[in-house]
Amino acid sequence: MRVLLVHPSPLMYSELYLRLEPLGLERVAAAIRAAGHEVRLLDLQIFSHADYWRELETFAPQAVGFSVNYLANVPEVVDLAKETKAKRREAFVFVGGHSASFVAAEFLEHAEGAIDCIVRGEGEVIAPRVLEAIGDPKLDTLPGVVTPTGAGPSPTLLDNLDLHLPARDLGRKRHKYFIGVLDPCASVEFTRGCPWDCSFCSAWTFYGRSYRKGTPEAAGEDLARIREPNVFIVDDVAFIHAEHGDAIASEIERRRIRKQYYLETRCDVLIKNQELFARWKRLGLFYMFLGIEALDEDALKAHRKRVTLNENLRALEIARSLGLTVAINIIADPSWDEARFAAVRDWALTVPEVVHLTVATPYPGTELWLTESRQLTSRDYRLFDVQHAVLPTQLPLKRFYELLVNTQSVLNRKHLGWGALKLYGGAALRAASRGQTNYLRMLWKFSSVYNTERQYADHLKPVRYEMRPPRPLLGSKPSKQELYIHMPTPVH
Ligand code: B12
Ligand code: SF4
Repeated sequence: MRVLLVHPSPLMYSELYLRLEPLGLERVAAAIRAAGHEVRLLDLQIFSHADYWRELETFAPQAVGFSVNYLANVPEVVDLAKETKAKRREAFVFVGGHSASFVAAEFLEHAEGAIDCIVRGEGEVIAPRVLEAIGDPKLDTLPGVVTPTGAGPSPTLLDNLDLHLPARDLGRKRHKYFIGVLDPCASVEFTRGCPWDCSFCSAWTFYGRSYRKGTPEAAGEDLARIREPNVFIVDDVAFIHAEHGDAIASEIERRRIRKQYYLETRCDVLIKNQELFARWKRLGLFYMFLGIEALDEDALKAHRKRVTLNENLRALEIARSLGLTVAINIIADPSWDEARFAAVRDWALTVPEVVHLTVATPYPGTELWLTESRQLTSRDYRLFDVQHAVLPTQLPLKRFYELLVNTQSVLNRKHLGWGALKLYGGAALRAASRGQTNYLRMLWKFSSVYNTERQYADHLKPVRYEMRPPRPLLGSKPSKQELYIHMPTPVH
């Protein structure tokens, strides 16, 4: 069967700071290809809708699969599915991915028959079975599958992460993938899931709070296949278990692989595994993202981060002493006033790290979605991208965006524009001499992507697809069925 797999367009964040390969879709592609199908992959972060329609005509796929990891992409994919069915009625349309899993039933409703099924949870095992079951009324009895007529049992976890290494060869224009000065950049996955349970995050609810590791040999094998000199490690929290990180490091040394790496981790993990991170620094670790989230203990508790402010500050010192480029994130609450923005800006200007602000957003899949007591001001999927405020702002909305954008812009002076060239000009020019200009081009783009008018105007757009409101909990605790995609398995 001819199968076309599609990743939707970029959101604000990826219009500017980075653009990365759709790793999940590449893994699903590998599994589908191993089952004997002819697979193509189109990434709309790089290609246009016109390219998609052309591909639909020339490749004439019998099945089209969309990946929806981001809620903000739901309307785009609903519209693409509707038009796909209008143009090729015989094509089977299916959708998978992180966010699609949490809003499966309403997604199907919006599509009004244009989507044949949503595949909840991990796609590697189930996607080939879905293709096999096209036309069979038993399709909706498969684990994780939801159709307009029914839903199968909860999805099952892949028990061996080493299987289905990403089909990177299906990517086109791979030179477009980058993160900051790591240009071009590929992605890898060493582990999957997260054992913590922060209230604003859906990584743990998706994977049933499980944490699985691929073998160091498979990690080495996958890295050895990568042509790009830079690698983004997509793990939610990198190197939770030091021995696993050490074993991968040994494998890299044994294979004499030399790359530069970006990873994301927690402050307490960095503190606990300092030696390991120092070893990775020697291996090429260049850029690290630390989820700081808040500058006061109360907010850290509300996010259920399970770290203290002191630990966060200590981790920053450790990262500095290792000589790493560090980015951190602070969650801006819609209740912030002028003084709060000023305090965060003043603090951020005293630290050398790259500081990003995201807006506190309760989205389906997070515990916050079920427990937040404030009323949503919008249920437009497109605004659920942690760059827009969907809860009532204490300041007038426009003023909130003004402060958000201005604060971010002041903080960005360190690492965008001329400030960045001072730091990374050499590397940027070397990349440009090889034809890689993603980084150079992003340096002066900030105000065309992030600006008060644009963000405010996004609220005024007519809403065609509205998210279902959360069910009021009325004091009860969310049930497992409400919280999780993959059900947690009891620990023996
Ligand atoms: C790496 C990553 C990124 C990368 C981009 C990766 C990419 N090109 O897609 C970067 C850093 C750019 C990024 C940015 C953002 N991210 Co992000 N990201 C992740 C992260 C940590 C891992 C994703 C990953 O690669 N996993 C590994 C692969 C193998 O898994 P996967 O993609 O989920 O795919 C599997 C299944 O979902 C399924 N599947 C996927 N697609 C399909 C398709 C079909 C047809 C089928 C059958 C199955 C299927 O099968 C796959 C294999 O099992 C997730 C957290 C997480 N654990 O999922 C957050 C996450 C997806 N990101 C999130 C957010 C909020 C963002 C931003 C909006 C944040 C921001 N600061 O602005 C931006 C927006 C980016 C954009 N689209 O433009 C949220 C999503 C929230 C939501 N519900 O919308 C998540 C869940 C993190 C969180 N803490 O809650 N992100
Ligand atoms: S924010 Fe990080 S540590 Fe917290 S649950 Fe999500 S992935 Fe885990």
